[in-house]
Amino acid sequence: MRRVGNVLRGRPTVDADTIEELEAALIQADVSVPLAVEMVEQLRNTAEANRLRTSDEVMSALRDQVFERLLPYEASVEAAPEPPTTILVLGVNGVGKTTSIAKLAHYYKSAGNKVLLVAGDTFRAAGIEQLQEWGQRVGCEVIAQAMGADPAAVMFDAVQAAIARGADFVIADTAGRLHTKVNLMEELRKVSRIIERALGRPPDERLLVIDANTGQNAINQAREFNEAVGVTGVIIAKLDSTAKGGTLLTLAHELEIPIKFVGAGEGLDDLAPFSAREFADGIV
Ligand SMILES: Nc1nc2c(ncn2[C@@H]2O[C@H](COP(=O)(O)OP(=O)(O)OP(=O)(O)O)[C@@H](O)[C@H]2O)c(=O)[nH]1
Ligand SMILES: [Mg+2]
Repeated sequence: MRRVGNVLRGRPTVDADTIEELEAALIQADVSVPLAVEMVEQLRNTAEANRLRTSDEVMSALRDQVFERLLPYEASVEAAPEPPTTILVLGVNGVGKTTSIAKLAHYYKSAGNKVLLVAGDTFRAAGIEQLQEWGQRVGCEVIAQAMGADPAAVMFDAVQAAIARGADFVIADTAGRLHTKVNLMEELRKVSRIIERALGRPPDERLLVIDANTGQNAINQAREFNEAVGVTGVIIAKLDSTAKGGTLLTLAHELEIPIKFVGAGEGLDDLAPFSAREFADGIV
């Protein structure tokens, strides 16, 4: 949403035209049209009520608004009452699932937890190897089977191994899948059921990875994955590679799904719990 800030920059005072331009900039940054209209309306009201004139004042009002809209959806992954906390990571192809899992593993391991990874993407040999390489770099065990194995069977074994080894966190990869493919979404439900059978409860977190570059389609993805397994939170990946990021506001606004982590880079340290304050401040 950096370009939204650019609309105001370099203008000493703000008039009605500027506010119109802000609306266009919000839409360009992937904020949905109805939400952009609502945001600008609110901004106009705040500006009038408080006699805001300078672009700094309007910018700060916009920042406050973004913060207030996102704050209710700022959340993190809490440890389950009984270990292992089990995290199933989902999403369409190439959004950044496997990389996010490596970063999550590093994040929890650095906090002193024993983390176990599960190579649940059995669709591609490279998918399994990729997770194994990350496991080595992070320094945590990866439970894997051969390519083509039933992902549900891999998950079942992994949860049992995690219980036996006293792991604190189990983070499971899944194959990228189009949210419109009914049989693949059914497979996810099966994976979730199998984890429930092994663990006595469904996976504690079903985290959906959304590529920050995805526009309105992110809403459809979130709807379908939510319907299949009940998404408990979102990881926004690749926020470093876009000047947009308004998807995040639309997701929170339309689906009321918590945003748990933000990924901004390909390195292990490039993941942080979502902060509404930081995101809002980043607009300028
Ligand atoms: N710049 C940037 N690149 C990222 C980020 N996260 C992932 N990537 C890159 O995005 C590409 C895809 O990442 P993966 O983690 O393999 O994505 P995936 O969802 O597991 O992909 P599939 O398993 O094929 O569905 C890789 O080149 C990653 O390095 C991020 O936060 N920022
Ligand atoms: Mg992957």
